Amino acid sequence: MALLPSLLVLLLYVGASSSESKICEDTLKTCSVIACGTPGRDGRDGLKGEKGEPGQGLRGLQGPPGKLGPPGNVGAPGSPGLRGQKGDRGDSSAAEAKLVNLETEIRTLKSELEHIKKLQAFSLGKKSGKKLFMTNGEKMPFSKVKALCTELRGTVATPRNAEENKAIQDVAKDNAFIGITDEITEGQFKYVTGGTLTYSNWKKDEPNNYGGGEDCAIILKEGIWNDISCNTPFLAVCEFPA
Ligand SMILES: [Ca+2]
Ligand SMILES: [Ca+2]
Repeated sequence: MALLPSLLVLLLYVGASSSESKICEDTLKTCSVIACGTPGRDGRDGLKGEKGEPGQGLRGLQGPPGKLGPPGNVGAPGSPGLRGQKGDRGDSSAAEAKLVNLETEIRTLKSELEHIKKLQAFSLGKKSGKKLFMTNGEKMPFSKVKALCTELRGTVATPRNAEENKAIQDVAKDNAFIGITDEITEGQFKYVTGGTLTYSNWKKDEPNNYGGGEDCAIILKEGIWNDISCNTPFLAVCEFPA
């Protein structure tokens, strides 16, 4: 049994020698230069090959960030946006609306006031020029008459012509103070609102400054005037622009 492996080795060797002889014969047929038997020397180095693809090895660590670059140029303006919805009404509009309402109310009130003045003048039956004479029917000293008329935004009734004198006479129907005095200079009657008299209707022998203390004046029932004490109470009649 030990001879069998040795025999197999021998057969393999013979087979191999036979194969080498066959190769050599084939080579001779195609290349007459190459000598069979011993191998030739190494040839020269070939041309350098092209650069190969990057390798598949491990990548290095990421480096630190670079310096900040210069700012870029300003871009072109964008297209305008869509128009928004209409906003709520502002405060100024509300104030304007209130102002318009107030103006309307003032016009209405003025109109009503004018109407009332006309009705009052009509009821009094007397209106001379642009004045309206009125009385509350009370008697009081001249100082109080002045204060009352001022409080009512008027002045003491003062006849500046015959027509006004008649109007005051008709309104008063009694002895009433008129707006003239000689308190500043005795004997020189002046309007309490300022200025010397431009019209007078004194009773005969008046003004007489009777008793040395008559610095005010009244219109008598007859329409004529008399100087009298300012402290004696007489009817209060005021005049207003009508
Ligand atoms: Ca006098
Ligand atoms: Ca007198």
